[in-house]
Amino acid sequence: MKTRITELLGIEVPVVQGAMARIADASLAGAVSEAGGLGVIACGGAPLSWVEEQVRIARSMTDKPIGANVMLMDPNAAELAKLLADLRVDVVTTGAGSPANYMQMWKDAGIKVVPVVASSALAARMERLGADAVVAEGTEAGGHIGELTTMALVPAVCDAVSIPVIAAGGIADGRGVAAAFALGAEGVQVGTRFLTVDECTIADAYKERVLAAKDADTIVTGRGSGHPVRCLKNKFARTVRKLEDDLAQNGDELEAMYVGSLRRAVEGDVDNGTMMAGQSAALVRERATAAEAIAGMMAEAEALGALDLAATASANARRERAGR
Ligand code: TUI
Repeated sequence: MKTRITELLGIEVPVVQGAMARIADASLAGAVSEAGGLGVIACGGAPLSWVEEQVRIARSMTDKPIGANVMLMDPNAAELAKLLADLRVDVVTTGAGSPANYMQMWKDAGIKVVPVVASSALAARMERLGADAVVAEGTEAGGHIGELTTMALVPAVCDAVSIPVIAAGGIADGRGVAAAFALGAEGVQVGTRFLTVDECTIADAYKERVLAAKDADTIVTGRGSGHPVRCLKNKFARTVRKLEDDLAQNGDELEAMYVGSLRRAVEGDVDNGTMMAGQSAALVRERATAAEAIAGMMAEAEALGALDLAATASANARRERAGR
């Protein structure tokens, strides 16, 4: 399936792997890229030496493009931005803020820049700053989230910008891919679906919880602190949510509880850790390789007419550009 996203990023299928902090390392990103999508190394919270090593490992796994993600709330963001420019990764995606300060440096290094946005206003601002594409991420997604649903956000972002749009949030199978194209997107970003693939290195206990999750099994913590995070319901998330009801009293205690909670989950403590995952966990029912997951999603999407929808999205975008 060819779209402006496959052309822009030099990939074979319009599937970008969501950056998942502490989870998406070279093992996952290299496998996704080798399978024809865009693998993305999540640099959030990681030391620079780790990032450099993961980029090197991913490049040894595949000759195809590799991306890296900068979580902009990361205290290391400025140093990391510079490192990625020096390493000349093929694509940088960003999350949880505006990458305005780094855009020109990345563009000068020949890197394709794809900010994740949660509103059409930020999407338009990113286009003006020179972004090559945007990921419109709905609140169904796992991890740090915005307010708008994928259904409302994606068409709004498509109307607000001329650069290609990648839809994210709630997409884990071919139905979601086809729906994203119907909304005007020319690619999808998928995170949760990749949590359970063989190449994802999280603890098996975390994978089992994703596989068992039903539609109502995620919860959002941290709304009061301004950093809402969607994760699977467990003992930890319920405890945190109880304390959050009285943030004024429990603010410091809560901050201390969050520290290290994602690492605990990744290492297998499914009761006391934060298992970040999106609402699409309910759609993830089997283990597979990354290549099987991608091929399965695309085959299902094509059976639903996604090829025609993608062609329509591209044609509409061309027509709109010509009219401007
Ligand atoms: O960034 C994400 N998802 C993430 S980051 C992360 S790491 C983390 N760990 C612990 C606590 C908090 C985070 C886990 N998941 N997704 C992309 C995303 N960006 N979603 C929403 C946004 C966003 C929100 C507001 C982007 C920009 C924005 O406003 C920026 C501005 O300047 O207006």
